[in-house]
Amino acid sequence: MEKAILVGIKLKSEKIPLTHSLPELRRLAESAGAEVVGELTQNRESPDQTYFIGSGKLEELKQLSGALDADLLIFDHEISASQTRNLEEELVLKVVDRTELILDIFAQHAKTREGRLQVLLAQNEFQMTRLTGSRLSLSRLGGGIGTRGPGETKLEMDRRRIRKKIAELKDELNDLEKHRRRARQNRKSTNIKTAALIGYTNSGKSTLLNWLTRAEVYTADRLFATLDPVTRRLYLPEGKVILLTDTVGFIQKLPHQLVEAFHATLEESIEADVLLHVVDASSPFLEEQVSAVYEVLMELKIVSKPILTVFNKIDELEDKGPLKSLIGKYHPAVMVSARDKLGGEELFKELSRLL
Ligand SMILES: Nc1nc2c(ncn2[C@@H]2O[C@H](COP(=O)(O)OP(=O)(O)OP(=O)(O)O)[C@@H](O)[C@H]2O)c(=O)[nH]1
Ligand SMILES: [Mg+2]
Repeated sequence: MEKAILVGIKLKSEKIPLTHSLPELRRLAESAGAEVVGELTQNRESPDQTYFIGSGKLEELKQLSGALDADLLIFDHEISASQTRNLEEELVLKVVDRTELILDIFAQHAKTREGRLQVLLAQNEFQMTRLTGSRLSLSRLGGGIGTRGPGETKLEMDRRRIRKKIAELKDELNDLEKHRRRARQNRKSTNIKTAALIGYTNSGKSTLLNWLTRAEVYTADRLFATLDPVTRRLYLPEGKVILLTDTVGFIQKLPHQLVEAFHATLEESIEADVLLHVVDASSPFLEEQVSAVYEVLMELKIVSKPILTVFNKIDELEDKGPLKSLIGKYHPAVMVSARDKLGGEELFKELSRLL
């Protein structure tokens, strides 16, 4: 197991506190299969050009990683290609950022062909931004001696190779998307209504699908357990049948390469008649997670769809008082425990009403 040190830098301009983003980074690291052996935090005005962190912190990091025998540094921030390279050279360690970490989890969890292609696409798009990064630092030197020759040529070659790969992946994905679209049209022509489960990762979407439809999809206490969409029939109490889709979860600072690459998958939600927004009511960061979900919905341009907010994991709450006031704010909203199968009646009632 790789031993990782987390590095959290809070820049002055940022809203999200380290007390939220760092524990989440830890969960991400663990979901990727790493063991977190240390943490280092700093408040900064703005990032350092060369290392992102300052020279004092760099020294501290060098000692810490030696003492803890770490293999990997994980930055909570997106850091540039040249900063990554400089840090790796200085610390003799692999350095990744939050985006790369999330891409790695996706790569590990993608099961279907479409899922794997989408991840590959996102990884190649990411790679491409990295190449542009090193190009920029070269051109900043003003061209001339040291910027021509094999280095530059190799860069051009790499760029061409990746661009070709991206085009191939997009072609393949397009074919699969056509298939998906046809399946969706068939469903539409039968007049069966559809609902999609959306929400922050680990909020309990798959557990809810299993409860409501007796599906047996994989659920786990890890981030991004689900990547590939699954659709099941849901029988409403009055005998009506609808289709319910479970899909990939969202997270704060979701890499936009992923949103783009997973467009076909996310289209299942975009095209649904109703969204069930599953919220982990036991999370101390409930409101932050809700806003992160709304940000992604905005990016996907699907905010105008009817949304039923489903506050899940109420079995974890000792006091439901604070939640009751949120129910008013997010109306229509219901409270359930997918694990203990509580709150189903109210959920079905609100869902039928929205449909
Ligand atoms: N206490 C409690 N735990 C729950 C409840 N629902 C789900 N969980 C747990 O929360 C964890 C995540 O559940 P999942 O259903 O995998 O969550 P998800 O939203 O599908 O997560 P991703 O697919 O990873 O985005 C699992 O460990 C579940 O057992 C609930 O009502 N109460
Ligand atoms: Mg899931």
